[in-house]
Amino acid sequence: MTRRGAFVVVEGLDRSGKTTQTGILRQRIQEAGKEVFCVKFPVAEVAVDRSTPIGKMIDAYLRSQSDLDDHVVHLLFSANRWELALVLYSRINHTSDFDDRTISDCFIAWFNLQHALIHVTTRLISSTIISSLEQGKIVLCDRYAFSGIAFSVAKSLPSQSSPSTTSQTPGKLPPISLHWARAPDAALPSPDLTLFLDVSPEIALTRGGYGEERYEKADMQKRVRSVFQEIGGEVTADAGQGKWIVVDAGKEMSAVTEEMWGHVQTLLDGINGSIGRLWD
Ligand code: FDM
Repeated sequence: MTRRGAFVVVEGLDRSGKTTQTGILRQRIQEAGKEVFCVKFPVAEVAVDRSTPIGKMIDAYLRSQSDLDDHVVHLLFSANRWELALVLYSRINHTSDFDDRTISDCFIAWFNLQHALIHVTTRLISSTIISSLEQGKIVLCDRYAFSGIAFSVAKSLPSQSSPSTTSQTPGKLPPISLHWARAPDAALPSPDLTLFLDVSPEIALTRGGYGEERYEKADMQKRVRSVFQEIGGEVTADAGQGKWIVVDAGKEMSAVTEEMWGHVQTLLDGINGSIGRLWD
């Protein structure tokens, strides 16, 4: 059996240097003569000529231009991952059975009817991530389902500055549990390696641009960090979910790069086993 490419995810708190480090890794992988396919979630644009309907909704929410229930936001982020799988699948295969209209209709149906998910799941089997891995490419992903869980669950945790309150939208909906948050991403390809860039909210606060978006508040980031730690523990305990490595992103940028590169280098020659699935 030919070796497949490795699926590497970079996760982290806001301002942990994730996007910069992912860019450097991409360059290093290419310099090492390997093909790399990069993805960033949330995806506002899947291709230069088109922005996705769901990507736009997320963008408006993050910029506080709209308010949505926390559960809805969580599902939008997950839909954004499914959206990429489906749109790129149809492009790569030049299938004519999807156009912009049917793609949006498909996701509206998914929100309304649970069983629509099954169709999307079937499509995913030939998704971009999987086909890239099968072609031996390294897939490098800036945020993935772990961010989805960490940020959504963190919103339901009590605030550390005023423990009796959460940032949950007022109303009767239950808080978002880890169990609930995992469900929409079940069966997506699972990474072989997740590099979690850990930085204290205090250090993040000193970094440029911090505070511009909705979640960039020290209290929220502390809660996100604690959920990420819990997820890391779960991933580590489950052999089928790949490796979870905590990288101290508070140190010198080049030292962070070298540590990350050390882990990625071990995967450049590919992997023998089949591609795992999240939460299987
Ligand atoms: N985010 C990101 C979520 O809340 N859920 C998700 O599923 C994903 C992928 O979006 F605050 C949040 C995390 C972050 C915000 O991400 C924008 P970037 O990486 O800073 O663009």
